[in-house]
Amino acid sequence: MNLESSMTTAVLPNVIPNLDPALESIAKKVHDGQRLSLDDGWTLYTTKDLWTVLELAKMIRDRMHPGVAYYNINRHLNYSNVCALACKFCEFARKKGDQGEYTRDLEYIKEEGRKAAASGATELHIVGGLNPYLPFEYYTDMLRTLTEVAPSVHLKAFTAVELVHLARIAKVYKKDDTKSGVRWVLERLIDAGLGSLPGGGAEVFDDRVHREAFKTKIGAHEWLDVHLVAHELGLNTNCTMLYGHVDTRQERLRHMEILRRSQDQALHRLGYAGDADGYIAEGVPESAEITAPVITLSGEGAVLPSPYVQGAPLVDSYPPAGLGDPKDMQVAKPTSMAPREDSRLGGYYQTITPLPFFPDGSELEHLSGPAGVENLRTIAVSRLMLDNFPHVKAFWIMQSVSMAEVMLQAGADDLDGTVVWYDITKAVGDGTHQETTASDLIKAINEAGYEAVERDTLYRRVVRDRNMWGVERTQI
Ligand code: V47
Repeated sequence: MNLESSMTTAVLPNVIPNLDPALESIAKKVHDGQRLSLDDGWTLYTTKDLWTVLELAKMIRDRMHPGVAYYNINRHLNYSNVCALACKFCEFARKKGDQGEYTRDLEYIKEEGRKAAASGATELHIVGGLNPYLPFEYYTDMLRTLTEVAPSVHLKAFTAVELVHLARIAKVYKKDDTKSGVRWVLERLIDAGLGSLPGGGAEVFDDRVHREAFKTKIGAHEWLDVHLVAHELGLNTNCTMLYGHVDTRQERLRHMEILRRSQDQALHRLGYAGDADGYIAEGVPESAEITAPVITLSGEGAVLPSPYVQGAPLVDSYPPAGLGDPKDMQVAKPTSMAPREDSRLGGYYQTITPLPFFPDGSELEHLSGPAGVENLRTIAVSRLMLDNFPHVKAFWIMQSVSMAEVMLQAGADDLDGTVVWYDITKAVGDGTHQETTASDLIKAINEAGYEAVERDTLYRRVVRDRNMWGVERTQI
């Protein structure tokens, strides 16, 4: 008997008892590229039929990025761990005078820039604590210095809460008008070399969670205001969701809902048309003033927003001046970027990165934090709910490379990155050297069944002039 042909849908429910009929209407919506409701999200989060949830997320991910998964070559730079806040989930922050407290000077930063350029990195991801002792000029000097020593490296820097802090130290912050101060700050940072914003510090947009876990940090509406201003200025930004501490799944779903409404607004500004019919966003703070129609990108044939191309290509000379002869270097020159045909200006969220909470060393150490299945499901639910986000990132530092690889089969399309040095969370003890190689990322992507595409921060394809990693592509 041909087993395969006998496996009709009529047989499957008997053979696989966990197939959940409640997912049928959701599957239809997903197939048709329609927006899912918060109730749908709840069903996805609670059904025993995990594999169908993963399969639906994979369907969308494959529709948006057929055959490929992305990785990037980057380095992280944490300029200071001195922080005025005391968020309960954070094991990174120190007070001045505490053991292990640091603030990097410009010489250190210059050296990090040189190392990033020499290693062939296309991105520096720069974040730090809210250091009350640094003047505003420290930040512009930092960006200018890096632009000088590493002109080929994109500077993705400063989370929303850092930018509000910068507005405060520059004395341009107004309590009843976050946007104007942040605009002032961003204009100056862009002038000094800022290329985009990372997505950190969003945590979970909910008043209760905010009160219980990070009450001195900015809340949802200020975080959203900062990203809105960045989008208006043509910057692309990312966003995150730090989950698995005092939050509930309902609160995570509302967080996703708020982000996707904020993205509706960004895409609408970029000229996307949408559907406003009777859709009421649940849980979106009124102060966010989100009035855009619903815009989905998960349907068949939807056009994803394109990375912007501002004048010069990302890498116009390699290596940057003063770094010696390229033949002595370990890396190959990125020879071309291939911007997609449509070069709209930037100004939208590129990616959501769900971040599982790491309890060790934090004030919430008594909590266990989420593990594999919850993390896998959260990636899939994020892909399905955030129908207007081009990318879902699996950050291996917090997921492990092996789990991140599995996540490529469950909604994620992007592995970030080579990282090298990371101080916010540590997988083991207090080790800040946390590095993976491009060849490990490529191997993980190939093993998951995808072609590995090196991207820059704006998701443009990076092409190098030889196979710098010496990796043979594995055919699956
Ligand atoms: O903002 C803090 C979170 C974030 C813990 O935008 C914690 O491309 C887990 O934002 N356990 C930093 N998470 C990381 C981040 C990020 C990472 C990769 C890519 C991008 C991007 C952004 O980590 C913080 C905070 O939300 N965090 N403490 C903890 N104990």
